[in-house]
Amino acid sequence: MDYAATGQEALSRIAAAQDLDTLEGLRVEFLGKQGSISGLLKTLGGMNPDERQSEGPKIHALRESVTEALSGRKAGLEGAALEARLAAERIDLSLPAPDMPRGSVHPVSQVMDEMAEIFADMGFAVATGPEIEDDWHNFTALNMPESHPARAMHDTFYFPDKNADGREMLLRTHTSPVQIRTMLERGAPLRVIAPGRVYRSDSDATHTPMFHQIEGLVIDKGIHLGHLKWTLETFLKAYFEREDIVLRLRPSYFPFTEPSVEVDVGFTLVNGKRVLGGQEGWMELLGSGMVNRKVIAAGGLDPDVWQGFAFGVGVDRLAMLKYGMDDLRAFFDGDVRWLAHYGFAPLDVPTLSGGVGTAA
Ligand code: 2NL
Repeated sequence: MDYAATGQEALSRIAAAQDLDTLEGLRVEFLGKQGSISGLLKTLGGMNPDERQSEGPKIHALRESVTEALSGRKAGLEGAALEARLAAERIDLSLPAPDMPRGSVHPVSQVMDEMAEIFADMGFAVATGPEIEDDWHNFTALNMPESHPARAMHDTFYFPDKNADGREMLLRTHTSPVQIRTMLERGAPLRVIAPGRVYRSDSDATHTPMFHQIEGLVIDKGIHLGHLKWTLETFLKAYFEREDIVLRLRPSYFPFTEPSVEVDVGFTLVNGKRVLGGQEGWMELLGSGMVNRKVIAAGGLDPDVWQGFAFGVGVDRLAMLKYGMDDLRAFFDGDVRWLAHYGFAPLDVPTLSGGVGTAA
């Protein structure tokens, strides 16, 4: 019998196989247990010695050539696959490094993180709350009843519709309502700061309709003005990274504190520019005071048992003072050149131990 045609067909199909799976299929088809060439080998057992003498070598030669063709083709396909991978995964080390991420942390975010870090070291937790408030949490609870003149002073953005409880809705004018909510939810003693956006219908060179505020609130037994002054002094020294920060407290008025104190910080003139520290002159920095008894009661606490102090400070102004920006409006323009200049590296996490406010 002539096996040339069988061999030719097998060899050409092996040569045409384009991948390793197809090739393995062919190996099983020809040489597997049920394979066609294995079948031919089995016929040897049924032949007489003469037939076997003549057919045996031809069948073995057929198996040999198919086996060889399979392993040759296999090596070829594996080599091609490796070449393709090497070409695809090649790294050209002479190319410039990929771009660094371009985003940066806005100075306002950076300053709020720095402040949270400093106050955390003094045992303050961060509290947050809604920017859309009702007039009770924003005003009434803070000793500003309806018709109180201070309400008009706040230039409030009101919503046209009242909420389900019939309360007037507004954009919060300060973060104080967050502290009212915190008192009602967590009770006393309490040490929290409330950072966030606040809104007032006011717009000129030094006012934007949205700005950032951080308020602080401490409620405990036997709290007095000395605690307030120490806390603010410790905070400002850490924030401005100077030991020579001097505070001056002046009597003032806020409906939610009694007594109320305006806090000035001393500055020194260096080449005609104001630098915080020393006491050549004074600039107004923040407002504060002992929490009004009515406000403690509105927070669900007994003012004969619990006392507290509170303060409020503009974050945008603190950022300008520390990092030397002079135009508040640029904060909210979103100009990428300004952000590239004043922004902070995304992974520059502010810590006290590492020194706060290491500019990017
Ligand atoms: C400022 C100063 C201030 C407060 C905010 C406050 C909050 C509660 C109770 C009492 Cl819950 N007070 N906050 C106190 C004093 C001053 O802000 O210049 N605001 C425009």
